Amino acid sequence: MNVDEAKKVLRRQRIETPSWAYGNSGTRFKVFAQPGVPRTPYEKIDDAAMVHELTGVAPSVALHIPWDRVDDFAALATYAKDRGVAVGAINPNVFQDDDYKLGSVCNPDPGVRRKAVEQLLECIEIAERTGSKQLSLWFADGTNYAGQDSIRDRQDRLAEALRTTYDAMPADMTMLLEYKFFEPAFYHTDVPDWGTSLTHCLALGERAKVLVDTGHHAPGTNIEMIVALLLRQERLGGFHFNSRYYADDDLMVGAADPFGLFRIMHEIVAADALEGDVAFMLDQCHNVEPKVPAMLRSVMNVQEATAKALLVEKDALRTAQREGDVLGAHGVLMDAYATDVRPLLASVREEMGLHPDPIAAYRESGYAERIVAERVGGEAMGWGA
Ligand code: PSV
Ligand code: MN
Repeated sequence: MNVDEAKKVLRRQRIETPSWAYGNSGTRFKVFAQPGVPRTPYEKIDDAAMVHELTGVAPSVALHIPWDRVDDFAALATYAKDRGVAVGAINPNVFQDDDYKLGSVCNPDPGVRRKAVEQLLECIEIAERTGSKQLSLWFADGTNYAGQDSIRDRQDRLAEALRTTYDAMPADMTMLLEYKFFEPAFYHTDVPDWGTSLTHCLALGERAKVLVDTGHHAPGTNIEMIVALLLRQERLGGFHFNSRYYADDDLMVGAADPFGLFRIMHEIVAADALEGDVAFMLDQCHNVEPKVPAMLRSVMNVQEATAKALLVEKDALRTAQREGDVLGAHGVLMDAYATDVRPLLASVREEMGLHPDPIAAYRESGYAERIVAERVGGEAMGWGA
């Protein structure tokens, strides 16, 4: 694609930020509180709106329920709209109640399963009230010891809960089913991989799709292969972007493995899926770095990987591939990856009426100082709160 066409596409790019990334977070060892952190879901929306204001490509924010519970969700959606952003995917949290010690929708106790399904159904209502079109499901379900529960029965329970939920969704809503190979369970996880997720999605219907969280695979997994396969099946629902060195580190996307992110975006661009139904969302925790600039950096990293993927010379690549020119084909890809796209993105931003450097614009805006001064009293929101 030539530079002008690439710039047009980049202007239209959409990346969703997660409400929970603006709150305090940490590891199981310690949560380090930061000053200026939101105390309400409304303040999280303010931060998300700031990220959109400076980048122009982050117009929606995902909610996590009950972390983002408010009395009036329609009012929250209006508040967001007034600040230029929309409510994105609704993520039900069915992993933090004591009842869920042995799982949620796969729990051996039918009463607990019913409670979990009720929470999922409530999130459909919340989605309807906020104008969200995506119900994004992740289950912490699994077991720690061989024989602890029946793997097969748990699959049946999962299928039943998903069916009830899917059937309750309005016709314009999509269900995203996220997988994760381990954690918090260590022996088996009920939705450990894309195959398990896809199997359930295929049984449910067209509006059930797989969500790929880039931190949820064993080290060395070829994630772009999974992306290509799911795109071929028209079942790639979206991403939770983040990066990792070891397990589910939830670091800024593109920080640990920018080349991996480029390879994923190359499959997206090659399949013409950048502007379709795939939801490009971030799922990160900023434990030691300031949160709003971390989100800016993350959005910019996705933009850079996308710009490089758009610059791949498609025809030259195809020709080299067809001719069996191994090094030629690889070279076409690497030429695009090696391009410094920062000037191109700076000019895209200027054309959009934005500061060419969102991080510098943030520094100049005084927003960081303002939220520290204003957000005093009350309780900072955090992971698990
Ligand atoms: C689980 O690790 C996950 O990736 C899910 O998407 C959760 O909703 C999110 O992290 C926040 O805990
Ligand atoms: Mn995730």
